[in-house]
Amino acid sequence: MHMETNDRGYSSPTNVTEWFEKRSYSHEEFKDIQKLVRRKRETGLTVSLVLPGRNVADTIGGIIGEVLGLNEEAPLVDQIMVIDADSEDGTSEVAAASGAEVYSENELLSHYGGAHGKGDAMWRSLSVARGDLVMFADSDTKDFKPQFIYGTLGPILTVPEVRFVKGAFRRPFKSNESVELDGGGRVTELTTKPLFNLFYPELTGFVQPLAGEFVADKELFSSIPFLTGYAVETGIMIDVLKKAGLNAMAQTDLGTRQNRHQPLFDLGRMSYSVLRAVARRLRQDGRLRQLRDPSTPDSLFQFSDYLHAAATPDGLQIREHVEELVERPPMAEVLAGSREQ
Ligand SMILES: Nc1nc2c(ncn2[C@@H]2O[C@H](COP(=O)(O)OP(=O)(O)O)[C@@H](O)[C@H]2O)c(=O)[nH]1
Ligand SMILES: [Mg+2]
Repeated sequence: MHMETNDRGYSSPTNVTEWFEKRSYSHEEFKDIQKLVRRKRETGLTVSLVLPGRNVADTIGGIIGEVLGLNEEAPLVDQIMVIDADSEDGTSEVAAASGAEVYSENELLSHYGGAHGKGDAMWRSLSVARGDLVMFADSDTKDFKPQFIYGTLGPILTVPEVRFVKGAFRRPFKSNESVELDGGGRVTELTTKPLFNLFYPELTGFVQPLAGEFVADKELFSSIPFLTGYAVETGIMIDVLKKAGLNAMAQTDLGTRQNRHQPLFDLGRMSYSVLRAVARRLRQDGRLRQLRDPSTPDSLFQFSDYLHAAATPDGLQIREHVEELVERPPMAEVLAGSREQ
């Protein structure tokens, strides 16, 4: 597979699989947290952790506890912030009692009016984040582990070219008694990955492009726009790619992550947010008329495979699947033609 340098003004890799090999890490590579803290001290960088939360009273305390526990061993996080959606379940009280700085998303930059969902909460957090690096993490995770923190911070602290790190993980799907090990992450699999394959193939090496666990330097986050709601991660992936280039992006296998499952209807709305984010960027880039159709000779990109990155028991893997889309002519024309012969 070869990817041409495109004319959209940002660097693209000659090969996604090459990037995948070079920029995919595992949390285990960073488990020597003392070494990581020494590295952090050498660089002089400070870290803010931002936890956006809506009705997460049942999980937020445990997450903050894990981070503080990690900090006792190895002070990796300098500021722990919860950006609360004025939750009614006591999220802010639990978060404050657990030792985090708590902000109401509606009170930060309140002249912008009430906050618009997750993306807006994340954007507003940048106005109070003090760290040189800003890490986001979802706060509805039941099995939050310290490796989520040091695994995500690992590459940005140790690899000079890396400015952005995305978490990767397996997403089990639990329903009643049964567990499907990779059945979770349905919006990612059904909307984001197909869209990226079609429009942003540079991003197809990411196992969990919508993961809420990711870090970048604050300068980078402050230099890009944020889309609100659930469009935020999609927009950040595209905009960081444009701003910093794929070579500055990395991912870390964080293990397995159990996320709260959403009803199908809500997943549909999330998918729509992702689609709208992609459509808006395509329109802004003047590319809506430039759809990549791999089966035509004049297509923008020459490869025609579906690239699929996944977390497996043997680590992160990327595979190509040949996707042929053949177009048959209307049957009336075919039958008329055969009658003419
Ligand atoms: N502050 C804030 N946090 C939110 C909002 N919506 C979602 N979150 C949090 O963002 C994280 C991810 O959201 P979630 O609904 O679980 O999305 P999913 O994990 O992608 O299905 C969770 O920790 C949510 O509590 C919001 O409107 N405001
Ligand atoms: Mg969730």
